[in-house]
Amino acid sequence: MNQMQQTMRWYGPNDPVSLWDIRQAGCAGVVTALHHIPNGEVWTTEEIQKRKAEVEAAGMVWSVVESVPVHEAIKTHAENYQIYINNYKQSIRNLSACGIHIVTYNFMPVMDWTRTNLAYEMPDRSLALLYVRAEVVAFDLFILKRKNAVADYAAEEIERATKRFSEMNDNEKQLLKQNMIKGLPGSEESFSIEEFQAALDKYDGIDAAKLRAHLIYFLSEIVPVADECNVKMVIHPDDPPYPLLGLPRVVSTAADVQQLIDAVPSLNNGLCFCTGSFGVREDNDLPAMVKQFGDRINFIHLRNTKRNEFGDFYEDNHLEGDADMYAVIKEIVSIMQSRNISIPMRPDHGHQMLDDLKKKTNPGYSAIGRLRGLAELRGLELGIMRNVLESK
Ligand code: DNO
Repeated sequence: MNQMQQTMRWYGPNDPVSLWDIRQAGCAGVVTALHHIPNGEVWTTEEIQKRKAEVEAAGMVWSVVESVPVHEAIKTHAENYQIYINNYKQSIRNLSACGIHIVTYNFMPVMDWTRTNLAYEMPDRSLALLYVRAEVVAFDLFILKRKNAVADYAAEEIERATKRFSEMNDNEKQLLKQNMIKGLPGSEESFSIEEFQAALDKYDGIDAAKLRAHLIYFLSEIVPVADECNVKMVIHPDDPPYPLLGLPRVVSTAADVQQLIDAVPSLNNGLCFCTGSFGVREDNDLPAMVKQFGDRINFIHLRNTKRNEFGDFYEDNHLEGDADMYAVIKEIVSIMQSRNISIPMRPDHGHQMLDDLKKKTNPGYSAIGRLRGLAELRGLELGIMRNVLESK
C-alpha cells in the first residue's frame, strides 16, 4: 500500500535542527527553500543543486520546496509585476531541471502565518503557539493605529480588545508588536512599524475579489509552465483563515479553493492540505475537503488546533484538538491508493518540550515536538492501513 512520505521542514544551514536530526526522526524527505535568495529573484540551478546535494549527503531527498515566495508586486499588480512572474517561471523551470517537482507557495498579503504568543504554556509545561484575536485587534487599533480600523470590527470585539490591551504590560505589548510585524520562520518578510504600514497601504483598493483575480492571473501564467516541466504547484491556505488587519485573504475555505480550480483546471494547480490552517474554521470539514480535492493534494501539513468562540486558537498535540486526525488520515490513505502515489507529509509545528526548552529554537519548528508528532501520526497511519488491508 502507498504510505505518506515522511518529511520535515529544514530552514537550511542555520537551522538549529540538523539534517541528521531529521533523518533520525524517520524522515526520507526534506522540505526546504533557498531562504537566502531575496524574494522575487530567480533561483539558479547552481544554488538549487548546492542545496540538493546537502540534503542528499544526509541520505534523504529534497521532496518539496516550501516556499518559492510570491513577490508582493504580483499580489498587488504593482509596477514590474510581470518581471516577477517571469522570474518565478524561471525558478520553476530550474527546479524541474534539478529534479524537484513539488512547489509550495501562498498568496497571503503582507504577512505569512501569524501568532500572538510563541510561548504559551500548556498544562504539561511544554510551550505552544497561540493566536488571540483580541490581541490582533488591539495591535491594529492601539499600536498600529490603522486608519478606519474601527470600521472592521464589531463593538464587542473592540471592547474585548480594549480590555485585553489595558491588562497588558509594556513588555507584553512590545512582544505582541514584534510577533505581528517581524515575521515567523519561513515568512520571507520582516518590517518596522512604518514599513509595515507602507506595505498595508499598497492594498488600498484591493478587496477579496481583486486579490483573487490577481491570484488567478498568476496561476494562469505559472501553471502552463508547471505543465510543461511537470511541476505540481501547491498553494498553502491562509493561516489563520480569515482577513487580517483589513487585508483580504482568499484561500481560507473549500469554496475558495474550488474557485481557483474552476479558473485553472490543470491538476498541476494543486493544494498543500494544511489541517492546522483550514482546521481553525469550524465550517471547514477537513475529511470532506480531502475527498473533494483528493486528485490535487500533493503535499500535506498535519497539525491540530483548539479554537474558542472568540476566534482564538492554540496549537494542540497532533492527535488532540478540533481536527479528527483519524478521519483525515483515513481519507488520505484512500486517495493515495486510488491515485497510486505516496504523498509527502510533514508534521507541522510541535510543542517546545523536553531538552528543547533549554535551547533557542525556531517557533513551532523545534526537533522533539515535531518528532513526537511524526511518531504519533505515522503510527495512526499504519494502524489505518493495516485495518484497511485486514478488512478486505
Ligand atoms: C508555517 C507554514 C507557512 C507556509 C507558507 C507556505 O508554519 O506553514 O509559513 O510555509 O505559508 O507558503
